[in-house]
Amino acid sequence: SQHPLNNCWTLWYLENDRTKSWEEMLHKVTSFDTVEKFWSLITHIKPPSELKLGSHYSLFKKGIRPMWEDKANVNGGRWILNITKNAKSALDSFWMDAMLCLIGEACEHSDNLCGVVVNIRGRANKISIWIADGENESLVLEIGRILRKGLRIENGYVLEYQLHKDSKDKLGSTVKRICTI
Ligand code: M7G
Repeated sequence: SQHPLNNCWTLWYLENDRTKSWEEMLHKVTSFDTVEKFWSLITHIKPPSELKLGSHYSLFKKGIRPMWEDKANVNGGRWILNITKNAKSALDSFWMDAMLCLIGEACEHSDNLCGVVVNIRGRANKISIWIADGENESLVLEIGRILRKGLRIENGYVLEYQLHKDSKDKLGSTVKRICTI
């Protein structure tokens, strides 16, 4: 018999393709609701360090689309961890730990965590944890501290917080930074 998770989760994959819109590039890979199905999925897909530039994985609770427009994310925000391009094993291990933290729902406020994204970028790669109640300042800060501890994020790394509505309305390439810890 398998070990059930508290929630069912969906893995999404985005592959960069200039002929398509952002939404068209986004694909559902699969959903799982047990520990065993999670591990079998993980052994079959590439780790983020082997993905192409411009692609990403998202792992979200089933029923929440990994986009600002979903009703679970409209008032939300994200804690972002930037990881330098050369730190490949750090990228893969932070991604694994973030997934385990989410699906294990061992940390406080897991009801408020919608999902996690890993982006492969030209300059720095990044891992973002998406929060539903993104404008609740004290909650957001508490979650930031929980993530820093739970993912054992060393002091050299900055965690930066952004609201999705600011990402959506951004002019040029800079998004308002609400805070960093
Ligand atoms: P990103 O993938 O969040 O990377 O956004 P970034 O943080 O390095 O900018 C890159 C671009 O993808 C955005 O400027 C949008 O054009 C598009 N995009 C990203 N997200 C998360 C969304 C989304 O949730 N909805 C829509 N419609 N577009 C998005």
